[in-house]
Amino acid sequence: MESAKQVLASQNIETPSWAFGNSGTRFKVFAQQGVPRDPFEKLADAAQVHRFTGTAGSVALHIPWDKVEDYAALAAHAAEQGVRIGTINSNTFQDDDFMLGSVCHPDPGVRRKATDHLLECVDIMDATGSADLKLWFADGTNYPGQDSIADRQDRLAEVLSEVYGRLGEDQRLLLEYKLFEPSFYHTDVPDWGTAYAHCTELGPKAQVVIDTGHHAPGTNIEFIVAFLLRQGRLGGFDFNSRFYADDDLMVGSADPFQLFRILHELALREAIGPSSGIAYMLDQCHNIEPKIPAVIRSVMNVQEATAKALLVDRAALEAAQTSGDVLGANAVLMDAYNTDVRALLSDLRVEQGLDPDPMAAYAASGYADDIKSNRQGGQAAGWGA
Ligand SMILES: [Mn+2]
Repeated sequence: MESAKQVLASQNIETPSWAFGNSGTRFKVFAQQGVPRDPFEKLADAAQVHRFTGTAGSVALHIPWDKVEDYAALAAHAAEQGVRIGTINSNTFQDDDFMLGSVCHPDPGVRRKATDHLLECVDIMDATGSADLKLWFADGTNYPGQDSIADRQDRLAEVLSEVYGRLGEDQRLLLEYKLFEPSFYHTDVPDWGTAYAHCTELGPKAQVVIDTGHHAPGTNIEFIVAFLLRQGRLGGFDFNSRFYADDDLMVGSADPFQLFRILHELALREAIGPSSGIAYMLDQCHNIEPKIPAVIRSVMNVQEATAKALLVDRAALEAAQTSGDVLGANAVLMDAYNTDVRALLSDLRVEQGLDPDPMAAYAASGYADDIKSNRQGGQAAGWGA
């Protein structure tokens, strides 16, 4: 078994390009000064997170928001900045044609359009060297009777099968589920069971993605983690926090104990490092807080929860569990959770040649002022950009 520090040193938390652009709620998108105007500038900002944490070496792209003429040039730019392009995230929810759905739409012409977009995303994976296609569908209905729930499942399966067939040898399809929203009556991929069944039907290159914010309140997400790990079907995990719906707040801000419990299940199965094949990503937006430091803070929150999970005394836990010592087993877990791991992580950063305090180091770097003064004119990136 690797030491806690070895696992932490190998951990990769992908950052989403969209976290650096302007974002908001359905009420208002707030503009911040100095936000990127194109995917190249988004990668530059993401590289700052990696520069100060050493843990955010890949960046997720969202198509079409991050469409460029030359994807090889974008990948080369990422490499120059010290990061690489990670998952390619598709978008079948921002076109008027998709009002009644995309891959589940009753009109075969609209389904063709959605499928072609997904195939284009695989072309982009080929050009950028990305291994994972991340699929989240906004498909569903708002009213009972609006469409056939069962037929929509058939349409979904058909599209997924075509996209799966287009994947290269080392490419995967990661299917994300979400309980509700933007559809309110039914969602076509509402839960892990639906995603799991479709992935099983497709084959081994299809894997399920769990997004923290995509569940009903009170859902035991760590159970889903444990189940999918056991089945070898957990392909990705999107970190964020929620209080009410899919709030996309900073991971670990709403419920750090839940984050610890999730990471405990992952640590038990040695599923944290890159060799696990699980694509860990932040899927967040920073609407009212400065974006780059918020992403740095989020990476640190995941690191802290990971460190605590790795400190669980597994032998003591197993002994207590085996002997039916309920209070003892719970105490082993709580001891780890209540450990202050900040000094351990500071030490690790120093060993890696990083500043022990990423937040302070970023603030002192002057980067925030630079982008405010240098990024004048042009169109700030944001939803729909
Ligand atoms: Mn997500």
